[in-house]
Amino acid sequence: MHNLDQIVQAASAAFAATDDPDALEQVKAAYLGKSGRITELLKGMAKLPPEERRAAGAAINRAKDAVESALNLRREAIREMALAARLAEEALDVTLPGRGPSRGGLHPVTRTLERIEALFRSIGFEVADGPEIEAEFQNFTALNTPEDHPARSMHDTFYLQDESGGVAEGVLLRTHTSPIQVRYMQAHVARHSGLATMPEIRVIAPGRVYRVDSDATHSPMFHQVEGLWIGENVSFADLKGVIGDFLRRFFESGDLQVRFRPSFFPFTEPSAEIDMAFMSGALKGRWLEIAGCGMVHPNVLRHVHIDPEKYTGFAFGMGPDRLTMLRYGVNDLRLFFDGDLRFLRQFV
Ligand code: 2NM
Repeated sequence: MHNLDQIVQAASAAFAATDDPDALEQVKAAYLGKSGRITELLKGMAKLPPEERRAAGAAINRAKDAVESALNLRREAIREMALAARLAEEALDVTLPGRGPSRGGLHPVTRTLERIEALFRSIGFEVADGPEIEAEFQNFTALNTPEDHPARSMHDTFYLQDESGGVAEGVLLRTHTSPIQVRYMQAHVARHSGLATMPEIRVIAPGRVYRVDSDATHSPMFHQVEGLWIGENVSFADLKGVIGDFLRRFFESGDLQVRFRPSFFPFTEPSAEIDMAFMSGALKGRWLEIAGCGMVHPNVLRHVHIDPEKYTGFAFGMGPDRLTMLRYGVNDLRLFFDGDLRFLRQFV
């Protein structure tokens, strides 16, 4: 009996000392296998005198049951340990927020352009588009720019290369969005060629433009919005009304003064610079150059086959980059085009 208790104790201790299933099966074999200690005891019963066999068999079977139940307990414990280890290893923090789709936003200059477009649409203007690679005729000649005008020089204008690396004849990056309006006028005239009276043209032309120029206040690529209104009695007074109303609506301020200073552009006569000043706020009383404008030059109308004796019109051009700087209080133009998200995110 004493011997059986020791065997059960030893088996339990050996089970407890293992922590993986294979080792546990090895230990099991040492007690319950073909030549395990319990198995050997059962085999040994044959040699016992018949009167001792019954009691010995019962005792050995109790010991065998005890070893088996110790084995099963240890098996279960090892399975639970393995499960716990695996759960710890594969743990997911289901409370972490998901990555989700990141949210994009419009560039501040795009927001300004959309705002300008919406304001002009509301007073009956169309929004026109055109190529950034332009022909010299639409960009300069039709706009009454003399052949020897410095704006046409390679110092000021980006010309395209031909296949052999030379300057492509008459092809350039547009230096303003006026060529959009030249193309618009050409198409408008063609569409209404049979009519005694041509319908009015009211159009704005927003877009990127390019000039050889780069410093804190000039980027080689910048934006322009030009406007054009042509009809039978369109006057400088109409120009002043449209521009004044636009600026007050754009800056959401009735507290704003506008003045026109004489100037010169080849494509308008007379021409003027438009200045603006806030009557209150941080910029109070400071005059800011905001746009150029004028009555469309008769030569421009002739180039697109509009009769300057019958029709007149005004045009203007402004810089939405500068308007964006003013509206949001930004002091360096280059910030808009560096693509630094720490800056751009502030406008979303
Ligand atoms: C400006 C200033 C003055 C202008 C002229 C034209 C066109 F195509 F009708 F001739 N479009 N825009 C114009 C006039 C642009 O920008 C400072």
